[in-house]
Amino acid sequence: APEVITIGETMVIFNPDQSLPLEYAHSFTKQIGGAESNVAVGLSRLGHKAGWISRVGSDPFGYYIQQVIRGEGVDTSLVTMDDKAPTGVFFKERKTGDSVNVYYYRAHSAASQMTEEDLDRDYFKNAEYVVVSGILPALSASCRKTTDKVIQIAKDLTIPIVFDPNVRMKLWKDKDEAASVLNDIAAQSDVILIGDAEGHLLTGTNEPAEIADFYKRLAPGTTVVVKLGAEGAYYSNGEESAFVSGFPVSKVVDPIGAGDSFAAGFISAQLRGLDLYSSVRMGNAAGAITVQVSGDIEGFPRSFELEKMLQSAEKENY
Ligand code: KDG
Repeated sequence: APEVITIGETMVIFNPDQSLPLEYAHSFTKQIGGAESNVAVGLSRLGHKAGWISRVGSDPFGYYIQQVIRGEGVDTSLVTMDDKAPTGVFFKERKTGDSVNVYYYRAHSAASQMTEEDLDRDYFKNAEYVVVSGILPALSASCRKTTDKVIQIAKDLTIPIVFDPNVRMKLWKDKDEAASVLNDIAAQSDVILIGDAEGHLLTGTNEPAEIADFYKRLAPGTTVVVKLGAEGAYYSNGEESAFVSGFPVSKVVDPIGAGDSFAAGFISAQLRGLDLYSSVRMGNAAGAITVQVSGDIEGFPRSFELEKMLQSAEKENY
């Protein structure tokens, strides 16, 4: 049985081989991406048993996604194939080199048809963490209910919930709808991993400490980690708070997936019993390694790579 369980939609990515407006891009690398399966893959690479719950279409992309995720060692026994709805896909667009746009083709996808029936309470019995992301409740009304059910199962079984709001404004009606649904989930979570820009969007405040205070008022006892990109991260749990600086990276190739890799590094450290500071540092290290490789999951570190990063940082004193 998995130590960590995630649930969400994974899509096939078409990543253009050229930095051009998408209408002129003519060849693509096929990859997979989905915030929740990304976290599961990250954890699996770090030696943990992770499970991912989802629906894919009964089509070649559905087979492809399962092959990749299973190949990474993630348990997919609760992934089903829907023969009425397709697997979602999305295209990346890189016009200038570093900024990435995404175009989704995911409305009415197989994953968006998920219901509470896709869950099996017994599957959660031995889990140490349940990872909930804010993408799932944005997909459809039934996915929103499914998110609530996952939270309820975790609460019943006293499994801590790690929540990443993963704000994707293309999936929400407006900012208010996103904030109301996502802050409600945050209020029920034990650990909140949030980017500074989305923290600003959801709380109306700017400073990492203010974002953390907003969530601690909403859910006392919660650990809040505000991710600050290359700068590192800030954390606060009511008892202690600190800024943990990021690791220098020579070249950022693809920032997408870094937040998921951070989550995997952080959760892995927590599973190993490390303290909060070291866990955030592990998240930073995983994120820094990931951004140097193209693709969501391709650059996720294995344990020895993380160790190497941490050791060389110690030698150079940061
Ligand atoms: O975190 C990376 C994901 O955002 C990306 O792979 C696509 O899951 C995705 C989404 O719904 O945007």
